[in-house]
Amino acid sequence: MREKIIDLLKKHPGQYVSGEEISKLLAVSRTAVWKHIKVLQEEGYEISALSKNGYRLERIPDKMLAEEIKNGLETKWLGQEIRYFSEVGSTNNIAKMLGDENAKEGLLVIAEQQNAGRGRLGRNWVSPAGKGLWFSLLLRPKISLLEASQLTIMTVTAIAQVLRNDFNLPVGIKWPNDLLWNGKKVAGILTEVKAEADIVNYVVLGIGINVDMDHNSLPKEIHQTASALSQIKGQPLPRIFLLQKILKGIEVMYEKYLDEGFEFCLKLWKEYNVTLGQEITITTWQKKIKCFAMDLDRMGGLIVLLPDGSRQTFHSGDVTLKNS
Ligand code: BT5
Repeated sequence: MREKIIDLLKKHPGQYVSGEEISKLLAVSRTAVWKHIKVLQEEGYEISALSKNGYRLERIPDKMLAEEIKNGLETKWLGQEIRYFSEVGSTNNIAKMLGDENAKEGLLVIAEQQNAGRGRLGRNWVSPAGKGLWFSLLLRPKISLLEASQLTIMTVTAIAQVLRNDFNLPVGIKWPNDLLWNGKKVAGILTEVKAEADIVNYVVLGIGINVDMDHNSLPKEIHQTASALSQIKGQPLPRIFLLQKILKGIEVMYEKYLDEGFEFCLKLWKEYNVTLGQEITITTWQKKIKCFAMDLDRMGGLIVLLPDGSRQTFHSGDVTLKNS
């Protein structure tokens, strides 16, 4: 209902719409309209209310509010159910909790700011308020545990495709989960899986994209190693429109992945990647190895050529590119 009220007010820019008219058009009581308006105001919408004239929308907040995300979202099911938080520990934790409570596939958990954002292996993900897209998606694919890592490749490829094709942002993929520009990280993905035996119960795709940070506003910890989409573009980008396009891109690619398999994701990943054909250092729990990145295997593992001429495939690890 709140979406519909905002929609109606947006259709009358600069004008008051009476409570009576809203209640008639949307078939709810005037009291209900007033209550919804109050919630919208609490969310940050500036709405003037005059007892004689009704309600007028003055300003839409620059926040990732559910009403704004859904308005213009072209997905069938991904992100159609939204949980928005102004501040949260980690959106992945909330999505996992809701996954355990049987939330439906497609749920989007999004926050303006995370105060305990997580990377892989317990690392920190810096997520300052209003500066990026910090969100998690709940999926329930019928795949085996082994196949779940393919979803990281699928997701990073879908995001790269949207950024490159729809926004003309020439990002490249570094294996397995980073989007880079000029050797600096602009986005990362943390895939978490709940499985029983070998069957996946749910997958949470945690996605962090630095959108609006100029070089000076980059937090100290990542000042040298990170960048943001606004730096590539040289101007701010509309976060909501970006998110809507990314959700659509992921939905399309995920459905294709389920229908046709992983092969086409691999092909696209290879087209967008900046890892293969390079001398790299791969760091795992046990060791740090200088090698040459050759190819991806059928599961998305990285095949490398070692200095002694042998080949090895890695399914996890951190890659440092020689030239970054
Ligand atoms: C990742 O981990 O790249 C996965 C990041 C996933 C973040 C999303 S945000 C929504 C959801 N909720 C969460 O709690 N997490 C997900 P990894 O490859 O381990 O990279 C982590 C490393 O990247 C850190 O050790 C820093 O060096 C660096 N880093 C931290 N914050 C960054 C940022 N905002 N931009 C670029 N680099 C960053």
